[in-house]
Amino acid sequence: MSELRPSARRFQQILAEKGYPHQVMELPELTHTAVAAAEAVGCDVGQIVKSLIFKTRKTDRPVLVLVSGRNRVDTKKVRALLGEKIGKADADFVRAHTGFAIGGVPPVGHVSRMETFVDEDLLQYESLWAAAGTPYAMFRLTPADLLAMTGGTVTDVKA
Ligand code: 5CA
Repeated sequence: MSELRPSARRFQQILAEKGYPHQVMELPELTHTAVAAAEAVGCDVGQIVKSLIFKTRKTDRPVLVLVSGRNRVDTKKVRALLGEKIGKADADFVRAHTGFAIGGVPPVGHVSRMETFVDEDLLQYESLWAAAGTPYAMFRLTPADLLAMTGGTVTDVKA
C-alpha cells in the first residue's frame, strides 16, 4: 500500500489505537462531497456517511450528526432531541473540535467528545463509507461498526 497523506495516516493510526482493523483508502479523485465520494468508491450515495458538526446556539457545544449522503439534516429535529437550538459550525470550530478539516472529517477519533446522532436511514445498508481524515480518504464500515465506534443515538434527523 502506498503512503497515506498525513491526516489520513493520523486517522489510520487512531483507528488502529482503538483496535479497529478498518483500512483507510486513498482515492485519486476528490471525495469532499457525498456524490463525489460515492462515485470515487463506486457505491450508492445513500451509503456515504456525512459527518456534520453543528454548534449549540447558547452553550457553543459541538454536536455530531452522521447522516446518509442521500439526506439533509432537519436542524429542528436535532433541536428537539437536544433541547437547544443548533446552528451550522464554521470551519475553525469544526477543526478545533474534530482535529480535521471540512471535507475530510471522519465519524470518530475527534479531539472533543460530542453528543452524536445517527441517521436511521444508514442502517439499511450492508456497508457504508465515511471520510477518513482528508478529502481524498475514505474507509468502509458496517452500520454496526458506526454505532460501536461513535456510541451515537439512532434517530430520525432527515429533512
Ligand atoms: N468526504 C465527504 C464525504 S464523507 C465529506 O466529508 N462530506 S461531508 O458532507 O461530511 O462534509 C462536507 C460538509 O461540510 C458539507 O455537507 C457542509 O455541511 C459542511 N461544510 C462545507 N463547507 C463549509 C463551510 N465553509 N463552513 C461550514 N461547513 C461547511
